[in-house]
Amino acid sequence: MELSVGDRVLGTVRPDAKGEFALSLPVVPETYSGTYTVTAKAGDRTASDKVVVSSHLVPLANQLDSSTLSLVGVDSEETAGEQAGGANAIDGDPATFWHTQWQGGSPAYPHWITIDLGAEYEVTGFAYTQRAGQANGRMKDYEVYVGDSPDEFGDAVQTGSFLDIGREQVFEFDTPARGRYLKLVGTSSINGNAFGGAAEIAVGAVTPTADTTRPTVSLVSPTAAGPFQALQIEMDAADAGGLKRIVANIYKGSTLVKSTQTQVGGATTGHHAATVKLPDGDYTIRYNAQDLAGNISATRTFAVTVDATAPTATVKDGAQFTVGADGVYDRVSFKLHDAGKIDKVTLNGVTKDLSNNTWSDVNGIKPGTFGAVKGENTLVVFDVAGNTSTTTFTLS
Ligand SMILES: [Ca+2]
Ligand SMILES: [Ca+2]
Ligand SMILES: [Ca+2]
Repeated sequence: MELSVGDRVLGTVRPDAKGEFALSLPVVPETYSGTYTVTAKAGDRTASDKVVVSSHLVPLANQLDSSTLSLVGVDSEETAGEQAGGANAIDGDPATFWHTQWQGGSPAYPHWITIDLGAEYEVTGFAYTQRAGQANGRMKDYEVYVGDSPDEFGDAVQTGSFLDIGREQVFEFDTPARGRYLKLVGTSSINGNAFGGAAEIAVGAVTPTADTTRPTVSLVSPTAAGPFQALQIEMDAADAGGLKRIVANIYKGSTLVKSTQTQVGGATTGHHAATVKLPDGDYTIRYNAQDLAGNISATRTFAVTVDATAPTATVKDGAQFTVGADGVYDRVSFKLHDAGKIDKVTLNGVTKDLSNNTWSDVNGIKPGTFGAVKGENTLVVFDVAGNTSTTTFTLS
């Protein structure tokens, strides 16, 4: 049975009595990344399967020309004993190298180099080449950072280890990292000494694509027109390119009476919450979200009514309604009023629901009618917004 990987024939093997054969395929360091087809062929019958090889032996994608890179700084460099300054790591010449100080001192790890890419990019990866011909200065474990400031970086974009080989070692990022500055930190050396450096560092990066997509925004609260004692505004927004702010403005007619907003600061999702107290009346909430690129979502509106005024309860005159006076009655009736409509009353905690009208009546209260008792009684009137007024009276 003939075995091959891709077009390359490995040789012929003889399966055991059951027709089986086990094989480990060594992957030599020079193997390129890719998916390879392993084929077993016996006569005119073939079987194949795929193996994936992941190595650093691929060209760096989106490589920036070294002339666009400039050195921000290194933690240490040797410029007296030899010309091994940090700039040698980004001069495009693998024959020149950056080496940390060795004459008159040898600072310990970690060693770092920060590179200015010249503009903000989506950094897709980097490549590192060990100095040639000499083990000193070859870094092993690394951390790489990308950010908008040369002095402050967030979490490492990637960590890993360099091999002790002469060729360029390429590392692509799982997710591109946005920023103008790249910092490579070596945390250990190949041969265990204090020296770090690089013959060459290359950066793969693409110009960020312009964000022309508007954010999305939704009004989570309110979900009904009210009336409300106060407006509880809540909004969710999202933008893949990052949100700047979420805004809810409140208008009475065409007049802006209140503006609320949350600065999101670049997150891809955001939430805005505000509690707004306003005089009674009808209002319109106009709301939207803006992204970092200046795109603004469609502005939507939502009409609401504010009612912060308590209802009134007035004793009705006339013997058919009320017998008694000044808070002491045999029988009492109330006329209820609220511009935002009466919802219900409770009498000593017993609820009587009323159809939601501006005017309403509760007639003929005497001991025994929905919660009324002999002695002191408490009537609470609720409007639809939830405002209340309380009246106490005595039934004899
Ligand atoms: Ca160089
Ligand atoms: Ca956008
Ligand atoms: Ca009211």
